[in-house]
This record gives sequence, structure tokens and C-alpha cells, in this order.
Amino acid sequence: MRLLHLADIHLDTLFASRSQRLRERLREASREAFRRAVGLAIREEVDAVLVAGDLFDGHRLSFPTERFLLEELRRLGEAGIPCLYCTGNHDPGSGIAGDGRIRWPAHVELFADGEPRSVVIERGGRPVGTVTSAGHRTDREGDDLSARFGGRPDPSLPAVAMLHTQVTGAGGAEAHERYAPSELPSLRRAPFDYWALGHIHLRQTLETTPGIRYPGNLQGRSPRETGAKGGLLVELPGPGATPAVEFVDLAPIRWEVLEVDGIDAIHTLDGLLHRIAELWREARGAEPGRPGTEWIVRVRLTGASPLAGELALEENRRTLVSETAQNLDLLEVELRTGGVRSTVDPAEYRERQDPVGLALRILRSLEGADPGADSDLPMEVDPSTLAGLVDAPGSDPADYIREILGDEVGARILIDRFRALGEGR
Ligand SMILES: [Mn+2]
Repeated sequence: MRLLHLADIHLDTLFASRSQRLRERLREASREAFRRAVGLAIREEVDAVLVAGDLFDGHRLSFPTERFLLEELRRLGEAGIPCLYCTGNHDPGSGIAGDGRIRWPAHVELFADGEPRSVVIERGGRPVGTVTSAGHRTDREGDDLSARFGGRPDPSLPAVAMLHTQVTGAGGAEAHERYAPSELPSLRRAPFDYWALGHIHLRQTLETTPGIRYPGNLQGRSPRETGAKGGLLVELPGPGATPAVEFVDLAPIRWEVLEVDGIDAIHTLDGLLHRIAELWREARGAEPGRPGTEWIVRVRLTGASPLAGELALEENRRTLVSETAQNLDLLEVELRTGGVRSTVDPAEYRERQDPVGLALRILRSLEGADPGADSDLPMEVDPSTLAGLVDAPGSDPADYIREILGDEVGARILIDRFRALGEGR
């Protein structure tokens, strides 16, 4: 028996915290990944496609996505491939999957409640294996459904079990709720050759014989879900035999985190741009990913940097982000600089009897003043004059001054620039 094992497709996830452009692209990517999975199943002539829960993200299902899903299932049906789908906590039997809204075609076998059933899978009219499954009836299934699965339906055929479950102790389990919890030792002891699991989004092998595996989600959804995403092609040679499993990368968009440390010797933002590009190319040289992959990259800068002050300014950050995205042809770049600390201590410079010390003392005298109200300033400075430093249209001068003064950002920039001058850079 040959299967395609998928899970956690989460169609129509909102991606509410992303921009409109990215939101649409990510939703389309989830659909595209499923379309690719169907294409793979047809090309590989699998005997069934398994969807181990969380096909939908919740109670939302747009009409276009509904039609898309039925069209892809129709393609499977035309190829004579059944789709076995058990519900999870995001798409319980009491919701979209089982409430009658979708008219599931006859070749879709829906497991929408906690009572396990077994289905015989055929190839050319002859039985080649069995699949036993149960689904979540509600979005808070607290029982260990695996305990109800019973015996091997036919001793002469390979037996597969499918379940949306949190296996205790599995990798990445802490990121998921403990729904339909199960224990690895009892899955091992159960009379099945392969457990097709869903729920935890991190692809992993809990056991090879019997096979006990999570394929991970089909398309990553956040910076915590990095790496290639896709489905598992599973070949079951016979009852009691070790299943052969192959991962296939199917996700159009991939999330990655790029760690950029050791930046203490980089003194210009241009130098930093080059360093980011260099590290990205190294990472992709080692692991290029599927051709045509689009990337969303979180760039995380850490360590001491003479650019700490510059990096605190929004306009600099925006430029680093847009230049990196453009130069490296990335779909989206997020910059994280929380781990960057300054190489200078303003206190050391403040008492100096030179222009830098004087400038720092003036800055200090402005701290705590409300730059939005002229009268609160302890000296004759017009905030709009200070704000003339920035020419971002629509920026509020008071906000800019608060940004410069906050956390001694301005002081650090001043010292960093002074030092760069002194060292001839
Ligand atoms: Mn789930």
C-alpha cells in the first residue's frame, strides 16, 4: 500500500498580524501547497491520501477556498484516489467539516467523531491495506482516542492508524495544546504498522517500526515554523514490515531565521547589509530549498555593535529591511535588533570637556522634557528645528525627538559617529 500522509493544512488562516499583501500571498500559498500535494498523489499513483486533521483553521471558510478544495478533491476522485480525512481541534466534526455545509464527494471518507472505523484500501479492485481512524467531535477533545483503536482489521494486510493527537514528549509539543493526548509506548504496542499523526507542526519521526510520524504542517505559518514543509510518501510492504517513508517539499513559501552575530567590527550600515547578504547566500548554498521557493526571513542581529544607535532609528531599520528584501529577492524581511547592545557608555563621554561632552550634556538636559510642548524645554530650542534632521513625510517632530532621546539613542549615535570620525572611517 502506498499513501500520501498530510496534516495541518489550516486553509484560510487569517494571518491577521501581516500586511494585506502578505496575508493574501500566504493564504494562496496554503492552497497552492495542497494543489501540489494532489498533483504529487496523482503522479505517484498512491492508493489513498490521508489528511490527519486541521484541514481548516477554524470556523472561517471562504467560498473561493471551498470551491478550490472541492475542485482538488474532484481531481483525486478522477484519478481513482480516495481521500481519508479525520478532524482535529481546529476543524472538529461539530464545525465546517461535519455540519453539512460541505457536500463531501463519495471518495472522501470523513472521520468526524471519536468512534474509530476501519476502511479497506484497494488497488485495481484488490485490497492492499486498511486505515483505521477517529476524529475530534469538538474543539477540546480531552480523551486519548488512540486507546479505542482496537485490533488489526485484517491480519493479512498492512494496517495504518490515523489520528490528530498530541503525543506526550514529542518535539515542539510545547507550542501546541494537549488535545486528544496519547502516549508513545501505547502507540508502539498497538497492532498497526504506521501511525499517520497530525497536530504538532514540526515534522518528526517518533518511531520507525512501527512508523509513528508527524509530517508537520503543509505550509509554514510563522517565523517559528522554519524549514522545508510538505508531505510524507509512505510505502507499506506488508503486515509487520518497516514502512519506507520519503518527505516531499511542497510549500511555496518558506520561513527562515537568519542569525547575524559577531557584528562588533562592522562600522557602517552598508557593511551590515553586505554581511547579511553574505550569511544568507552561505545558508542557501548549503541548503537551497525547492526551486522557486519564496522566502520570509527574520534577520536577528545580536551582540555588541558600534551601530547600536543607528539601528534604533526607524528610518534606518526600514531601509535595511527594504534593501535586503530587494537585493536578495525575498518576499518579506523582518529585522530583530533586541539583542544588539551598544559598544559605548554615554556616561564615560558626558563629562569630557570637548564638543562631544557638551553635546551629550545638552541631550541629557532635554531628557524627561516633553518635546511636544515648547515651554517644557529647558533651553531655546524649537522642536521643529531639531526635527528638521528627519525628512520623512508625515513624521511627527515630537515623536522623532522622543525617539532620539529615549534610551540614550541620540547619545549613542553621537558617540558612534564621533569615534568613527576619530578613527578615520
Ligand atoms: Mn491541531
